[in-house]
Amino acid sequence: MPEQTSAVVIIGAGPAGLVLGNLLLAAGVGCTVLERQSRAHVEQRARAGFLAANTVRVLTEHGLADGLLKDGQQHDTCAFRTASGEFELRYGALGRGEVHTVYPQQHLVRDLVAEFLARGGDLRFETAAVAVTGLTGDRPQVTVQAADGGLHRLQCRFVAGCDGRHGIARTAVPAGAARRFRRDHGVSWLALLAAAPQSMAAVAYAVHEDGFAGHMARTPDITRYYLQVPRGEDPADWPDTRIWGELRHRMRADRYGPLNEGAVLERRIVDMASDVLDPIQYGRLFLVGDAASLISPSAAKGANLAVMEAETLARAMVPALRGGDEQRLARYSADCLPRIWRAQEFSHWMINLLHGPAGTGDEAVFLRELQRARLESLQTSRRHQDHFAENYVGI
Ligand code: RFL
Repeated sequence: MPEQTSAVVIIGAGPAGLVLGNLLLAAGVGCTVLERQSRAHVEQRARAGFLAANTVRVLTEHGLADGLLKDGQQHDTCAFRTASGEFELRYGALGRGEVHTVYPQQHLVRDLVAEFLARGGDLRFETAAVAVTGLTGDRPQVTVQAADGGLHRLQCRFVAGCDGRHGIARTAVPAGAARRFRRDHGVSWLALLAAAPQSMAAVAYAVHEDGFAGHMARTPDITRYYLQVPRGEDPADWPDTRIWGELRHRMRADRYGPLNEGAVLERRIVDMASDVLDPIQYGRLFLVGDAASLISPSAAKGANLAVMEAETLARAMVPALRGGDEQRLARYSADCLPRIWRAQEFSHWMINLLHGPAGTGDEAVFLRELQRARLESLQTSRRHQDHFAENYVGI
């Protein structure tokens, strides 16, 4: 099998892999990014949109934020609609006074790809990593399958597993070398993209006895909506008319104003789940982003964690590759996990804020009363609002 070398092999060209690759190149470290999908596919894959202030700071500091600073929209308010009314939180004026920048993930990926190639980077689309070996030795190897089906081997000093929730990198960590913490939150969302401008200036969370509904801006012409649905639901059972009827009902459009409706461009089921590996490194393999920890989209943290971890790893890899100083690399996992768990905690709290169980049994009513008390505290306590704001927009 033909063999090549690269200082760092990065598996995956999502936000994690592309930020890491750009930072390494800027520091003069050679790396190869492998991406099993085509360039068009990754540049059109709609997912996240809400970038935290810290994420924007990191991207700006490294010259990766031109697009989002030009076209991103600043958001500083979210609204909660419940049976007893609506309240808004201007989180930009609470907590640390930070705001979100709304910029679709696929646009960020497009910008990061362009920058990586402009910096002379080696980015191979339609090229999949199929095996990662030799991680406890000096020269790990990644077996690569190119678009034509041909196999070759890449030898390197370090491997960065940035291959997302279903990637192979984390499977290279032997059982017993890391603990895996999984939680299924038992809630599913139908995630929708609608060809329609946003219906209100704020993010809106509707807590409804028939299930949660959410509204989030993306671009001037596209809006993301979420509808809580039973586990195992088939998106094909949700034609546009049913979706808009249910969104109007749960967002209480008759009380708070109509929704801007348009064709539904994408509908997919997202099961709310958490999955954290500890540690997120093994030998010469380092996991970043969704490969390290999966987080439910309830608090919009996944892409933000990916960027922050990529920066931490780049800062650790550069001294290791330049002068052999591996101290920072040794504590990569310990440096990242507190932030991961804090995001998991907030995301878990958001799930409990937004979803109450159905039914009239004691347990269901008890949990719904807790949910109501949580919302009331958020509506009325300035201290609670400051804490919420700090965590909602912080990373
Ligand atoms: P990605 O983006 O999944 O990228 C991994 C890449 O690896 C490639 N790959 C391979 N390449 C080569 N060889 C292999 N063997 C490979 N296996 C996989 C894949 O093709 C892919 O290109 O992971 P990364 O970089 O860690 O980034 C994570 C984020 O994508 C994710 O956390 C967010 O999208 C989560 N998320 C949100 N995060 C936010 O911060 N704010 C949000 O508002 C937000 N909204 C969302 C979301 C995720 C959603 N879904 C679809 C789960 C909304 C939704 C609906």
